[in-house]
Amino acid sequence: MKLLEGKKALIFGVANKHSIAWGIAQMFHEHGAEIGFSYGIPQLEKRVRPLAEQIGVDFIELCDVTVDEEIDAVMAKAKEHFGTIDILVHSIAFAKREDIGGRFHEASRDGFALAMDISAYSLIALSRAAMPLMSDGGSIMAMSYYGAEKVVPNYNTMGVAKAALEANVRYLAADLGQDGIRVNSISAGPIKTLAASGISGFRKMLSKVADINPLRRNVDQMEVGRTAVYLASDLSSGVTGENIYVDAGYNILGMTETAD
Ligand code: NAD
Ligand code: 0WE
Repeated sequence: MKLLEGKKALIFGVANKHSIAWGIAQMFHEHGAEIGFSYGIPQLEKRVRPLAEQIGVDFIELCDVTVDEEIDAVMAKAKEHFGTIDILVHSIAFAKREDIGGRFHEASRDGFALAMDISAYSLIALSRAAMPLMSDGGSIMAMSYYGAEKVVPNYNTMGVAKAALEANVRYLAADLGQDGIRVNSISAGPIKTLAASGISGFRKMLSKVADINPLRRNVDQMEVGRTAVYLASDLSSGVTGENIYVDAGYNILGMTETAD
């Protein structure tokens, strides 16, 4: 059954075919949604455009989420193109290289502020700008990671930014509920994407996690996409302010060593 027929979705954060946002876009398309893309830097256009074409997306706009005017501009164009929207996907994160790894206490003021601005504040800014387009209510979702809740070695400043992102989800959910807008997050297990490719030891982390988690494997972008379909659809009409794990069960473990 097609769960998103007649729904319009704006997706932020497709960088290439490995992006979690691309997995979400493909699943939204499979479920009949009409989709628009916004990408973060001009150099990504040559990657994003061919992907958009594959699923009939003809709304593709540049928007650096640190710039209020660019957020206003993309929403103005979305209003022109779609009239209203039903779904907003935030799949964006950034911290400076030196703030992912090394000693946590060495985090700089400007590096911390940048990670918070791009990875957490932007959810508030995008939600506020999208509200006038969500006149029939809507579903907003953001991508998180377990490092928001527990210390994951080297995740460092990004972990603090994800903690803020998850708190943003709760405060936005409480505030926007009266406007018929639900806000949730998906906490994904590690997935090999552009954002992960720069992380040293990421492959080792993927295999260690797959050795010990309940399903004994890694998760992929399509699995995140299918949970995103649930959050975007009326199946989850009573769900807001939640964080849903798509992590093969890793988060339930109390001891991350195998017994034998
Ligand atoms: P990705 O590199 O494909 O996506 C990250 C996106 O953020 C890119 O499209 C990038 O252009 C965008 N971005 C960065 N700065 C921006 C800015 N100033 N304005 C607009 N866009 C900007 O990597 P991904 O792994 O698909 O990451 C998507 C989301 O999923 C992120 O929030 C990430 O933290 C989260 N996540 C990733 C994993 C993983 O292991 N890959 C696990 C859990 C959660
Ligand atoms: O959220 C993320 C990573 C996001 C990210 C990645 C980079 C790499 C390149 C943000 N900013 C940057 N900046 C860069 O310059 N993940 C959930 C993936 C990830 O990253 C880790 C992880 C996991 C999982 C870093 C350390 C430990 C685990």
